[in-house]
Amino acid sequence: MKGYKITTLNEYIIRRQADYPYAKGELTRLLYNIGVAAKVVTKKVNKAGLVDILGNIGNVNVQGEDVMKLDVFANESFISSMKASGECCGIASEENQEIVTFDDGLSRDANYIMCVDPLDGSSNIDVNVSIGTIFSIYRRISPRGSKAEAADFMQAGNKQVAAGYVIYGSSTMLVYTTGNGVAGFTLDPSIGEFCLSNHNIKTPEKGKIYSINEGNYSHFPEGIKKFIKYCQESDPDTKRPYTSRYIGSLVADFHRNLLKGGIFLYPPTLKAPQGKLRLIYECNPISFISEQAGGKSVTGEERVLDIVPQDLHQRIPFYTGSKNMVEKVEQFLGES
Ligand code: P6P
Repeated sequence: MKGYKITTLNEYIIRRQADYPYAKGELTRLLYNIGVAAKVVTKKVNKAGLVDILGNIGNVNVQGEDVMKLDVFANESFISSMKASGECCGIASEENQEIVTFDDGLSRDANYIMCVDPLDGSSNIDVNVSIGTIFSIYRRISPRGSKAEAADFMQAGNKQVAAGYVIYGSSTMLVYTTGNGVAGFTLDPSIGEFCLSNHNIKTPEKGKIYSINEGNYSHFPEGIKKFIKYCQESDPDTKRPYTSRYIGSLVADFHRNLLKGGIFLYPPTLKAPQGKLRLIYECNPISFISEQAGGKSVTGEERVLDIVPQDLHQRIPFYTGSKNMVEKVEQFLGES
């Protein structure tokens, strides 16, 4: 009887390691530990409503344990799994104002750093909407054997070695790229393994879904207002009007558009004049994946992956997804 043939995340990473003759298993171990942390977070996310970890820090739960907010838990999980890998010398996290450096000998000699949003969209947890972890991996530029330095985290997105996200939804999926295409893995809880479910994700060039918080319409740049109207006009040739879909959770909105085609837009708004989304641990990893899947990612002025960060938590306007839709946004912004 034929066995259930699966390709686990670990088998896939090792098999693809052959793509990198210089790879000595370091990135493999790093990606493996990201998978472990994702499983740990999945367990907590799936029980969030039950073990009162939705509360704020400082409460004590029925077991007398300090209540830890889910995003703090996720942050601790990814930081400790990266430290345990021995392949990461430091982390920039959405949850930490400054970089976190690992001072033990093994980590100081490590070759990689990670930028991570450990639980993006965490305000959606209480209403059971999908949330996600977003991560970027870079080779350090500071000398091995020393502590990670701020400059290690100020590299342009085009220097990423790997990037990915975990979406905690109806199932938990891990989607990542190392620059040779995009692969998706679905967690099979019955065996505790991420199993290959999307071998080579390509996003449709002609998308028909637009994702934007139209509540900010009155403050959008003119070009964005024109694009929204363009999406809503009837035109059978270009299959318009397009469909509006907005979950309010970046990973969930991006993942749907990646698979079905579409564009995610977060323009400058009154509350966020530079845009809301953060460059180094949201826009760069998502852009690496988007481009690897045949999509495009821009700020309206430039390609996201070419930006040299000025600040750890820098925000940018963000337009990413199907190439034809992103180029239409650029056209309208250029005209305005
Ligand atoms: P708004 C979640 O808070 C988040 O950072 C992203 O996941 C999401 O795309 C965006 O903010 C939603 O922002 O202003 O539309 O609620």
